[in-house]
Amino acid sequence: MAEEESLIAEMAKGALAPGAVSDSLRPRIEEFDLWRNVEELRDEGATVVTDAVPLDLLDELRAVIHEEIERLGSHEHLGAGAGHAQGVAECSMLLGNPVVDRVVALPKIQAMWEFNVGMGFRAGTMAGTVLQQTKPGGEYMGVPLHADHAWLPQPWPEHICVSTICLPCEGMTEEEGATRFVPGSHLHRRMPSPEEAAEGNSVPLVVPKGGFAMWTGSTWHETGVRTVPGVRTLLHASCQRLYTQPVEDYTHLLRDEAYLAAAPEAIRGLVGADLMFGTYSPGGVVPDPDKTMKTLMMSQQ
Ligand SMILES: O=C(O)CCC(=O)C(=O)O
Ligand SMILES: [Fe+2]
Repeated sequence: MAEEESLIAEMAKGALAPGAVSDSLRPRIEEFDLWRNVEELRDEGATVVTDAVPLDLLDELRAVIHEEIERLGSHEHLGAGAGHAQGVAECSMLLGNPVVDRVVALPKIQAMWEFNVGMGFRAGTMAGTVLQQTKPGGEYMGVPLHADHAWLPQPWPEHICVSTICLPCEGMTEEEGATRFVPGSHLHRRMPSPEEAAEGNSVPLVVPKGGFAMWTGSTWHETGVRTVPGVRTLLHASCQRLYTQPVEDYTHLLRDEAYLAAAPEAIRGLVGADLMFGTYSPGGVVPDPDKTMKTLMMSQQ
């Protein structure tokens, strides 16, 4: 009993307010110079982080996305309704690919995810897309104005539960189809109405090569229109607060001991290797009390 009381007291002490930076995260926000990004995410609902990904790794990522789409043949089934977006070639469930793993384990990305969706966050969706140029008069390609908290009941919680990054392999300007967002829209904590979606208040998230755009699950955003030749190759990576149900199921990676032993440390976190979920057995026995304790403490941070 005394033990349970002290655990409850510890959790009460650890409880972090929405948008606050924990003591354990603060040194990394300092080290990677991310205070401006933290403030933009909190105040505007989106931000662009620069100098996060080595350029040669971006070239490898670009090749992975194009090869995977080619292998799946998904570029031949555009607009069939199965993909991420109308008219956009997509590949999904990319965690486990060594190049993607190296990208999502990068320290600036990890620190910003921890700020946005808390300690113990897990991989939600890891997808690649290729957006083509829209010719004059052509149909809209991509996802119209929406928010990524879509499957959570509204009003959405103040603690953000889904955090998406869009990482363009060549950077993205407005003309190249940069993702657009509505500043301050995350404060509504609900989907936009059709009237609000028609208002056209979005601004582009211009990303230099090596950077990424990030927004909160409540932020209204949409695919931009590419008006110039070439394609926009993008990694869309969403992470989720630890108690929410991840969209993509990575249990196969969690059970693959050889994979986990060789993967970057951050990948263990993304598949929930340190969380209590799935560790209970019939009869109320918790095989791993350490994981339970760790999960409870992380859930507050
Ligand atoms: O295609 C884009 O620019 C945005 C896609 C999107 O809505 C997302 O990844 O959550
Ligand atoms: Fe989205």
